[in-house]
Amino acid sequence: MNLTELNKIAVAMVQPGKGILAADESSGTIKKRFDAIKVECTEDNRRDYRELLFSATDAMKNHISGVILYDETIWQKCKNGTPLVEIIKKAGSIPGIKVDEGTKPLPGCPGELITVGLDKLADRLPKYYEQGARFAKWRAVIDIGAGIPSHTAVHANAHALARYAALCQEHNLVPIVEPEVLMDGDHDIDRCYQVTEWVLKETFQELYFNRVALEGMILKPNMAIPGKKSAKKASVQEVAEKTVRLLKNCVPAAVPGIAFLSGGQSDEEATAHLDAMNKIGGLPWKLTFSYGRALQAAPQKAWSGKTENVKAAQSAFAHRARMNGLACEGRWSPDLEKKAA
Ligand code: 5MM
Repeated sequence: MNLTELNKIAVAMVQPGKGILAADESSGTIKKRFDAIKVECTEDNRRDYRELLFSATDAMKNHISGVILYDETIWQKCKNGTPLVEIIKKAGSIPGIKVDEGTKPLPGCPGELITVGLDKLADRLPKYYEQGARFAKWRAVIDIGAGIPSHTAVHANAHALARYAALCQEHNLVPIVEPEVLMDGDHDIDRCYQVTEWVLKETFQELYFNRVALEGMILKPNMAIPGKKSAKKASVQEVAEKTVRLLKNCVPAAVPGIAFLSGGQSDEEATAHLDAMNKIGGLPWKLTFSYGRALQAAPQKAWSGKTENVKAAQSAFAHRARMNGLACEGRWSPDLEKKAA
């Protein structure tokens, strides 16, 4: 492991004004996104869509520090034969790769999931490095409901995250550690806080036991936020204050940066929350975005599978990337959204 190099990459991933584009939807997830815009989910359409995003020069050069790719995409070429990885690098952005293989039911724990993909991971990582990836991602999914999460699910997922992270560092890839507490339920913000605190404490304990160097990783957590079906809403300020307090209680200062997932928040909510946290300031780590839906919903809608819409889709992507870039530095305001509209 070359910790100096890992730290250099991790720091570049969370550099001021920039964040990560999560474009690593697995085949099933991208099909759902394409179904919503009535686009057939073929290999060529997936390639065309991702080529559109990665060749949006303004967005990529100014606001996207890294792109998380799915296995299919890292081997794909643009229409003109240039590897997609090369257009990402040409824009000054770092290619990364999702290496988990999705989730399976966790035995003995009804309704709970375990992320799989550790078998043969050590054989797959050098191939991704060779292809240009400099960081990786593994997502654990924790649901909140009656009687869940269980200690079994929290512990097993934290352990798998730590095993993955240690293997990545061994192969000189910066691990993005993503323990996602879902916002699907009717729980309030305090229950989300409590479960996320438990999950993060367990995760950092396992990272320690598995000898992961914190200087060479990035954390990708959810925010402290009420479930989508909660009757108790929370203001932007409450989400920001509670998330910052939660992270300060759980994430060691040696971690260079925290890049949030959007988790089903609206585009503008995800930006507003990130901005409000950075406005609080005085934080030991960089706070940025690693959004999937909150960066891509607008360009997907604008594109709708039509070549003549490529420019409009790239502008929609550039706008969201710029808004989130400003939020990374606490310089966003709702007026900027209205002006653009
Ligand atoms: C882009 O979606 C990623 C892959 O999801 P699947 O494995 O389920 O297809 C996902 O891990 C994503 O990186 C995070 O959930 C963040 O995305 P959001 O949309 O929550 O910002």
